[in-house]
Amino acid sequence: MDWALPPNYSTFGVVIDQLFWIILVITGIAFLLVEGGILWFCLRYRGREGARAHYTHGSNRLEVIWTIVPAIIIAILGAYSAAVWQDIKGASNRPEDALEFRVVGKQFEWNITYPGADRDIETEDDNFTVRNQFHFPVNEDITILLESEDVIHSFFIPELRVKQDAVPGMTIPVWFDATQTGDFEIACAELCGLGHYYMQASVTVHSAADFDAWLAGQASAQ
Ligand SMILES: [Cu+2]
Repeated sequence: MDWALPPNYSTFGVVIDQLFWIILVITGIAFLLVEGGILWFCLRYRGREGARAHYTHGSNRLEVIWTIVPAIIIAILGAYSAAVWQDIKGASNRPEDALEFRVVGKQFEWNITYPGADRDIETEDDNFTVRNQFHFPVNEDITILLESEDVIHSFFIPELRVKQDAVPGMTIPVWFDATQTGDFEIACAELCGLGHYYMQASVTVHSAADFDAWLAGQASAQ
């Protein structure tokens, strides 16, 4: 449904989108019932010539029902989304041999440090740092170590269904796995100052061979 959500190019995007639609449909039905009820009562019991108002306490049974039913629905949604959250954000489920990058937000840009041959960051062979350009290969687990130099920013790639705050003083690991090559965008999703609106970086998802070629080209140009 491209008119409603950006296309999903993430391995875990399907389940996130499912949750989104389930919650939207349930809250949509509740919205229509409540607003429709208000409208109906407004019309049905509007002031009329000669009509007498009468006092009513309401219905205990109805109140119990409309408290318990939403409570059950919310508990089920909570349990379901907690499991999804654990899959995506849980430390124990993070892929171990992922290709690692460091992404540092600052007012108002993203700096991306690329790994060397050992695929890990914070080692001696770290390659180089590039401003506002994030390149990585398709169909491979990617981990970024997310940091901020100044204020809270938010790392957001809508097509990969990834959104995580970058918090000063913290290094937050985030992983994802893109299922398609293409050009996307990191948009800062946290109002972080006057230049927030132009805090964006290009994202290029390459085939494995293209990524190796790009990396080699960049490394030799540094
Ligand atoms: Cu920002």
